[in-house]
Amino acid sequence: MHDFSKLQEAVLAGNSAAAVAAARQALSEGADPLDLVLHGISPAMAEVGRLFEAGDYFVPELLISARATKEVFVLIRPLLAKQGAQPTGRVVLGTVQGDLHDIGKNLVAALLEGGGFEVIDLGVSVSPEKFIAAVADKKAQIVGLSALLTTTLPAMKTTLDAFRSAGLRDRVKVMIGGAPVTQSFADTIGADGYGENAASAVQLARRLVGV
Ligand code: B1M
Repeated sequence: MHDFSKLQEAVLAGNSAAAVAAARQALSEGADPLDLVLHGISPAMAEVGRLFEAGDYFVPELLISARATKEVFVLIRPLLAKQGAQPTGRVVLGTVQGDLHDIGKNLVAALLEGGGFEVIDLGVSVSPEKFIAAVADKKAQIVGLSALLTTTLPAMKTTLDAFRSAGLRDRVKVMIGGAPVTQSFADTIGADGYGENAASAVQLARRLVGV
């Protein structure tokens, strides 16, 4: 396994240039782009979250660390996409209405692309109408909803209900995830599956499309 400590330090320091340089170096030394996400960026962002909760990091630190991961994703997304052999399916993904958290969702998007899925990422605070329009327009097999706030969990149900009202619920699988989400919540609102983390989201998506 490659040593991703330089990349992790750069993400923790919120140093975008150093993070991109460390990622480039790791790739030139033969590191797998997927490992870079799973064992470089992911644990670094988990540590950023821990430091925030411990009161050692504040919002500005969070934002510059998030920016550093985004810069690295610009570099590795095309590489991850190339790794996926045949397109496995099409996923419309977004953070639900009222919720601006996107770091976890971006990890899920990157790994889905690495798993061969085409991802239409609608961004953050996505309304039910926007999810519905994208699924209908792109003929996606899966819609993925992310939420990080307990206050935006109800928006997942609202979105699912909107799919039902639009007569589209049977035509799309719904997977949900995010820190406050649980399997039992997924069962309660009638989602097709819950991904605990980005890697399990990919396994779930593969199962949902029958791979
Ligand atoms: Co926010 N925030 N935040 N925040 N923030 C949390 C979530 C919080 C737990 C912090 C705390 O108070 N302890 C808390 C929520 C409390 C609650 O609801 N019970 C909170 C709060 C309160 C808020 C604000 C309300 C603060 C305020 O303004 N007063 C505000 C809300 C803004 C809004 O959304 N409307 C806010 C704002 C922000 C920032 C903008 C500063 C920033 C977000 C930056 C960004 O995303 N671009 C931020 C951050 C960074 C956090 C913490 C520190 C870290 C979240 C994160 O990125 N984790 C978070 C505390 C924490 O989690 N320790 C916190 C790393 C990421 C890799 O993990 O997102 O869980 P995660 O994703 C995982 C899995 O959950 C899963 O896979 C990912 C990878 O393994 N997953 C899926 C995620 N989506 C999935 C979808 C799937 C499947 C799996 O299928 C579709």
